[in-house]
Amino acid sequence: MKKLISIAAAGILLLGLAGCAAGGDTPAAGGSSEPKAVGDLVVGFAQVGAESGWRTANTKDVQAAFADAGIELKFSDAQQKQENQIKAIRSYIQQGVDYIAFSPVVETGWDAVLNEAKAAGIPVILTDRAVDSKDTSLYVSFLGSDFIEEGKKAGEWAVEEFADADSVKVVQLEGTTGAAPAIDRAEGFAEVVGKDDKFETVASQTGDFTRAGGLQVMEALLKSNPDIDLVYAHNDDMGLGAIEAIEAAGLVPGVDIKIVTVDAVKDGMQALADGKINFIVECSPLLGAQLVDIVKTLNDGGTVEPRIVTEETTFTKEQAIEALPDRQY
Ligand code: GYE
Repeated sequence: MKKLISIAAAGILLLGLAGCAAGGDTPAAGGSSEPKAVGDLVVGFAQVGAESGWRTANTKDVQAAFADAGIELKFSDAQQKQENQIKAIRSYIQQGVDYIAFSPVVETGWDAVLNEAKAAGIPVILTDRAVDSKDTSLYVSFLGSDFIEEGKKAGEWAVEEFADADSVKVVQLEGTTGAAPAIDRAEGFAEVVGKDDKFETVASQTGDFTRAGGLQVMEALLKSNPDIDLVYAHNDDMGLGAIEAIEAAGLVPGVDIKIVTVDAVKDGMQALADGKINFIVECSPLLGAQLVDIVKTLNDGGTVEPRIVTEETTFTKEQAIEALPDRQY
């Protein structure tokens, strides 16, 4: 009983908060009409692509959550191209889906298509990545991680790890240029290590969140920078690519060159357990259940918080060894 009451109280609090934060700006998110039967709902999901282990896990989780809920999910893979994503969203508008969810490949350039969705009365939910639109009425909610915080956590680990060093030469492998996680992870990290002069970023280049990209960039950087102390990769996959390049250059990843990454997907966690990566900041791809909840709440005429932040942790080698057997992705 007690539990029930506290759940109810939390619910009321949540609705209250949502009301305050959203002000009058959020669109009438399906709340005006009668709720549809859940089985009649259709949601269009415009995914970024399949660039990383994180993305594959995210796709699987979203598809499974909608299948479990008995809600039809139309799915498209934009192959990391904004034009494809815009096309997919336009096609969902044309098909008259009830809701559109998407993970924007880059932050800018969405206002036109989001205005079209708004004009058609289709609420849009941002999952995983943000857009930089000034007009927050163009989407109902942004569900995903705090990427600045993730960058800070990577930076805080680096400061501690290199506490006794006099100088630290850093190479940064950036995510997709213009993507929210690439921009914010760079910002958070720089904010922390930037306070200490001994950290010098000798190179910072995009590997587009892929393993092949990480490998290629790292190969080139190793040639022009012989004394790299630390690689900060914006995701595990690029870190895994960098490991291959470091080994090919006859160096020992995790020892000769330390590596810190973001995501904590299985392959990354295995490399951490093996001592090839030194620290991972978690970014959870398991957004499916929360996305389904948002859709159901809106369908019932409720309101949702405009920003829902995913809870995440960090992993050392020991923690990775412990977590690996039960890791879902
Ligand atoms: O970290 C990376 C993926 O947007 C949080 O995209 C996501 C990022 C994730 O390609 O692996």
